[in-house]
Amino acid sequence: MFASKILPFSLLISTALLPAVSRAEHVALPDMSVTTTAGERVPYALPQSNLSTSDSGELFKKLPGANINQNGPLTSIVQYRGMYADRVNVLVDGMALSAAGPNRMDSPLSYLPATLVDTISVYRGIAPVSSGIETIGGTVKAESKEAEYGNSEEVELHGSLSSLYATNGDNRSIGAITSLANQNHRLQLSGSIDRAHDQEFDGGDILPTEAERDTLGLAYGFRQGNTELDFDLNHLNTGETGTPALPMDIMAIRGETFNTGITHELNNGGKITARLNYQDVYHRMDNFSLRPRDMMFRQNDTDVLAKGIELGYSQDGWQFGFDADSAEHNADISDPTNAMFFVHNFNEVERDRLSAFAEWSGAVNDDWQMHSGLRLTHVKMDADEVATSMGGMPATLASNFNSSDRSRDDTLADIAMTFTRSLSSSLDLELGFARKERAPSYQERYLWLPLQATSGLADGKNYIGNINLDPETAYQFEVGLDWHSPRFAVSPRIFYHHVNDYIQGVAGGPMESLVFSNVDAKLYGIDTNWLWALTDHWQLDGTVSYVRGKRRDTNDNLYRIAPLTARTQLSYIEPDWRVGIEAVTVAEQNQVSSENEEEKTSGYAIFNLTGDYQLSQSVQLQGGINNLLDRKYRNHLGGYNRVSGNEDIAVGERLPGLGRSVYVGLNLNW
Ligand SMILES: [Cu+2]
Repeated sequence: MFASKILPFSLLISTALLPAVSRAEHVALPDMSVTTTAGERVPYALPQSNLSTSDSGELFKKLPGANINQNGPLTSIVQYRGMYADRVNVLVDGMALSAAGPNRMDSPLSYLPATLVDTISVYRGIAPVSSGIETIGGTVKAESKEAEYGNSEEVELHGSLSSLYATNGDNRSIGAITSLANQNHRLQLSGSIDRAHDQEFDGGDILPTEAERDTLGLAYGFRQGNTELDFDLNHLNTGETGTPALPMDIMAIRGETFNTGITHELNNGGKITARLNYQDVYHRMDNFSLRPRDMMFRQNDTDVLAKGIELGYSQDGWQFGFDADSAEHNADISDPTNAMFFVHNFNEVERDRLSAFAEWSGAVNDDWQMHSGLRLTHVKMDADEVATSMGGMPATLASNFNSSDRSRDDTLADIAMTFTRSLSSSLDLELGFARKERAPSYQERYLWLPLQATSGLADGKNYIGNINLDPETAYQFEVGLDWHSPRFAVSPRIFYHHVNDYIQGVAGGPMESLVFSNVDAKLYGIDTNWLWALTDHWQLDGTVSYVRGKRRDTNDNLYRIAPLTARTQLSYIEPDWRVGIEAVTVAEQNQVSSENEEEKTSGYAIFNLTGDYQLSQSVQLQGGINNLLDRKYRNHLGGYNRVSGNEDIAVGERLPGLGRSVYVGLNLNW
């Protein structure tokens, strides 16, 4: 994140222009399949950026089309072009993580603290089928810092450290990796600590938003000749952390992720890969430890056990893959003051996927490059019987659920095609078409008692699942331009998604709940990133993201859709230091969902100051002020306050965004 700061200015510019430049180079080369990894498109990577919080979601928001549904300080749920949660395939170090929490308190990005992030990137627009199973809303990749192999047999010690202090919430974060490596081996130890108190806004405190998270990682890699092996083990321990937009707070998220893989390059140019991954995470949340209790004592103990395997072969522009994974979820609600009370919220819920794909990229003729793929997936889901100590309607719902046939099989077919051509030396055109599918989530299918276990919707509604849901099918169209001159670049994309059987809560469930139902929807919009080098030292850059989400079967809008957002930054850049001012301008959101009784939000602008200074090759200082004017605003994706007893924010009021925060960071590498 800071290493590139020592580059001269001209290189800085070209790093920022990476997507346009790299695509342009690919397009210009006649033998594309030889010079790039077959079937691999370069995802649009995050421009370098200061760390101002411990939450990786803050970094993701800087990408075009990207936003975050924020349910708590560490609970960032990725939104890309209006789709979020189960619809977006978020890969952390290549792994599609399952959530232990039925409300995604452990969202994938929460497994990777900002101090350990190397890059966060998104496949702009239509994600290639090779990027994952169920990519209806795209694929986002978050990669942690990783040691590199050395150049000789001599073993070298290297490492890096990122640290951060921010005044708002008294946020203290540190993350470090250290490694021993030579040309054949690399052994790496990593760790991070995040601590924060409650966050503030101009008008009071946002309660509870304290946060506590530790990670520890051990990785080993071995390469010799044409073969490389790697092992990566990570431990996550999130402690008491508030989620004011949800009915409970995090008490613990504790567990391990493990992944290992081998790649082997054959003499014929082919490449074989095999990967295994494993996730075992326990989670506890409650409604009384971090917030005043205004109902019964409730505690929910949940866990997930997930396993996956990936096999791949690539050669001459072709890529073939076979993927299989399975996740098993449990959740048990209890009352620590009443041992008799229980609800089996989810009991041995299984979601297993078997999937295979083929993808090809290359030149169709002298002008057009094509990248296309087909993926077929079988999703098998089942749930065990449930029970509750409650009588009445809950008991009836449990017995109905138990007597129903709960096993379901869905077959999904994904097709993705993108075509690119250069119109001139500085202008490229991209066209994309896709059909993408997603099977229902386990909550959408098996939530048998009206509850708010909704993968983090945070609309305050009780939902009931629907075993008979059909998969969502999206038809996606995209037109994009990449215009890049030595001093100016802009890459707008216009998109339209026609979604059949979109899964949405609809009124009419028992106990006044919403029933997960198949409806019809469409999402369309435009997003772009742009950069303008005004002089050798002054640079303007930014993103603009617009999406509109509507039902097609009724007049309603889709819920929790990001408002029109622009980020604009003016920077002054010297080889070893840089200062900038960023304006984040957000329009009002009037297009809200009446089905979810969603409230409108007004527009606002906040200004952030950033600066960094490279003291030496190995020491960098960062600092800045976020929300310089301490503007009070409400983030449309921030949810509503669910916590009573806070005289600064009423229950049901949309949560305010963060007030002014002054931060400093020290980065080292060795
Ligand atoms: Cu939870």
